[in-house]
Amino acid sequence: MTITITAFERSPDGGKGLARDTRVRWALEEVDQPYEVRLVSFRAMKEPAHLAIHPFGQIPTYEEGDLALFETGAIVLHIAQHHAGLLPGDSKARARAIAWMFAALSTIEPPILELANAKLLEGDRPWKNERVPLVEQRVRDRLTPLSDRLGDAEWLDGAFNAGDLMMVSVLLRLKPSGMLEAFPKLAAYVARGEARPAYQRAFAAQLAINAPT
Ligand code: GTB
Repeated sequence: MTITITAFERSPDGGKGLARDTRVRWALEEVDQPYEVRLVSFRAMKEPAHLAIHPFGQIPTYEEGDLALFETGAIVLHIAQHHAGLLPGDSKARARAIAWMFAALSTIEPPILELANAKLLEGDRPWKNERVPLVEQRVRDRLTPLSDRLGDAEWLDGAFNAGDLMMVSVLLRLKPSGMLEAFPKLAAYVARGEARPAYQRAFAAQLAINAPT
């Protein structure tokens, strides 16, 4: 059955991997599943046809036969549960991998998003100079225990799995801030994720859409 995802017709980052379709593309590449991409404009995202699939009018979405999904956590989990390669066979290791996916999305990603909002969306507000250092500290408060837990291991819990895919995807959003540089173990972890051939293919596919013609 054909898998179709949606992505920005024109990504604000010029296709440098920061939009969330990257993590879905990466998961599909890891499990060797071909997929098609339907590009949507910011206007089309808010129109009924897209809202029927994504109630919040965002990308990415995932369609496969009569299944339509939104939310990258649900999409990556669905891919990992239906194709070998992203979740361990052992049931306890599998549960831990899923716990790391949730940790990435609900513990690590929120302060990282707050930081992006404080710098970009609220960058012209009078409180910016007070707020940004506060949010930066909240990000550090999450990165410190994460780095401690990773230690010198290659991945968070044994072999690379969907938990690492989601965690690396979330940490990548910090790259423009330079904050990862203070966490060399995490910076190396992210670099290992980016070096994976499946990530490289996902990145190249996203960049190709946004490349100037
Ligand atoms: N929780 C949802 C998920 O994980 O699927 C969040 C989805 C989401 O935020 N989608 C964004 C979107 O559609 C695109 S990824 N935004 C349009 C809207 O809400 O109207 C967020 C994003 C976009 C661009 C960059 N960038 O260019 O740097 C980075 C991240």
